[in-house]
Amino acid sequence: MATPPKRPCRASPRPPPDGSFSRRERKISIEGNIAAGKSTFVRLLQTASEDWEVIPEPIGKWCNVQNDSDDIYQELSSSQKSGGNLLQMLYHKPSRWSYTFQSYACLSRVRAQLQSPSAKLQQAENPVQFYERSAYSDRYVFASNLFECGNLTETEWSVYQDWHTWLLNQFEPDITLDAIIYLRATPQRCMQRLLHRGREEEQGIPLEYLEQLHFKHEAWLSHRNLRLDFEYLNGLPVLILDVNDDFKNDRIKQEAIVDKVREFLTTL
Ligand code: UDP
Ligand code: DCM
Ligand code: MG
Repeated sequence: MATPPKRPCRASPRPPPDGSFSRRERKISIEGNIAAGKSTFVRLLQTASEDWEVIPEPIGKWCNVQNDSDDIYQELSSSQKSGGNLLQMLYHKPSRWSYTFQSYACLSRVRAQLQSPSAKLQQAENPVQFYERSAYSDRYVFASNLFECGNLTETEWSVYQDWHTWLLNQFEPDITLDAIIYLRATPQRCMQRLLHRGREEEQGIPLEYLEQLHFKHEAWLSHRNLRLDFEYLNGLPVLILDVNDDFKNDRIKQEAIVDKVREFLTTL
């Protein structure tokens, strides 16, 4: 009898029915407002230990939506298929594009986070994967805020929440977090960094928008009074790092930050 064709492998194994699955690497999400310093921070972590790996936010995909063989872009117009900039569309006309943007942001993030750990990480003694943001901030910070501002309709918000819950439940425990690191900076500092970074699509963002996102982060990760549909998130350890003062070009501050992360990891 001919050997049946192999089914494509998933990014990492599903738990066996007896629930005995245990993954080796810890997964920690780095959360924070727009331009708080997350990418700068994860670049620092990447160089700090052989045991640490970073999965950056797939922002490049959001700014250049390509028509590739995955067939996930079928609903987009042909101009968008050849390089549509969803981030620009979102900020240009949020009432039209929030739902599309948030769907794609979450999908592309989950897909990126489902990649197997690198060979190097698989050999590591204490492997840690740091995610730049998570599907939880997508929902409880960004999408929720866009709904409250009237940029997602009731129906869009219901549909979003329905598939979001379903999708995340499907991929547990592959992307379940072990902890969160919250980079806290004032909205004013974020605005300063946003302007300094100069990402064209973001230059019209008002301070008020950063304030709204700041309050969402604070409620979720500092006051911890946001209603969450994923029970385990309520008890998740959170390390809050104040990044209002620049750390980018300050070696002493960077070492102090990395020490705090190492210490935090020993508590998990
Ligand atoms: N940045 C800075 N000082 C810092 C951290 C970041 O000047 O201590 C700058 C960084 O070079 C970039 C901008 O702030 O121009 C936003 O940083 P990043 O892209 O890391 O922020 P993210 O949006 O990823 O949180
Ligand atoms: N963004 C968004 N919704 C999400 C995630 C991100 O609108 N669920 C936007 C905010 C920023 C950009 O994408 O404009 C991500 O950049 P940053 O890493 O600077 O926060
Ligand atoms: Mg970033």
